[in-house]
Amino acid sequence: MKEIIHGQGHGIAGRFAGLEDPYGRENFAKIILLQVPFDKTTTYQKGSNLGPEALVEASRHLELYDIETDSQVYLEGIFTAPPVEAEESQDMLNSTYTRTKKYLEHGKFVVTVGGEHAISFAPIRAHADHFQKISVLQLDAHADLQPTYEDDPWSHACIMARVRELPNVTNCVAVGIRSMAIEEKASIQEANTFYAHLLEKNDDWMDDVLAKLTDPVYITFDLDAFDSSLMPSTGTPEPGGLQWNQTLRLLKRVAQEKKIIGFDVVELCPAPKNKAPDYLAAKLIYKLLSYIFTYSTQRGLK
Ligand SMILES: [Mn+2]
Repeated sequence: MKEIIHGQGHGIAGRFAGLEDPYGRENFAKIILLQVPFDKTTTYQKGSNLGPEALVEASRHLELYDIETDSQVYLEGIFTAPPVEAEESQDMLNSTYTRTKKYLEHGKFVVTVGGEHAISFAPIRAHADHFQKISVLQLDAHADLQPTYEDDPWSHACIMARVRELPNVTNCVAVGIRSMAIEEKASIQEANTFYAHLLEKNDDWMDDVLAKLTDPVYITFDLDAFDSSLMPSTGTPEPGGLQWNQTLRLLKRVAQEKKIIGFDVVELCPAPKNKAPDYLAAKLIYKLLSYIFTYSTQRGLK
């Protein structure tokens, strides 16, 4: 059998969408893509530390015109920042927090790419400190509400428990949940949890999600929220998850009706021979940026 040869994408290797200057340059760009290739606490498929590089490489195959919004969001500039290098959880969290906070102080819009879900605590804390009183929309197959996991309070299984402890996070809303431990049941906020099996009939539940989110909104997107047929390349793939167009309808409404101040996309665990999930993750980022920059401009939020 012949090996598939993967063609090179456009532009410059190691840059999101391969963006040439000025669009890929730090001082020009309004958007920062911060890579956090950290994978220490995942328990099933390892390899989310390879996620950012695979996602950036896949993004060089994106077509940069978005049909739905009739926009080219790359014109805002997207700078692919050097990855956060850290061996230990605390170093990774401190370094990611400090860098995110600095970018926010310079008026940048920060997209953080993992890495395991544990990394999200740092950008969420930075956004909460910078913007004061934010709500968090979590898309995820798992509740991530373990008080500690394998004696590690900074495990990816505890991320939302830690986020809830942040004083400037007023509200968390979870969508796509379909796997959890009995220990998490006591911590689940039923009214703010949209279980995957209840989302199939129609989109009416999206009204409730919008009603629960207070402005401004930060989105933490664990890729295992997607159905495992769409997103097999993740640490803990789960069947029965979100579909692509359904997810985009939700994200579009959040962008239209709320002020989104930042987001992260985590848990891409790339498979060597299946590039489709890497491309999906890159496209998800580009679509969400297209929505945010189209609708926040139209609504005078920028
Ligand atoms: Mn998660």
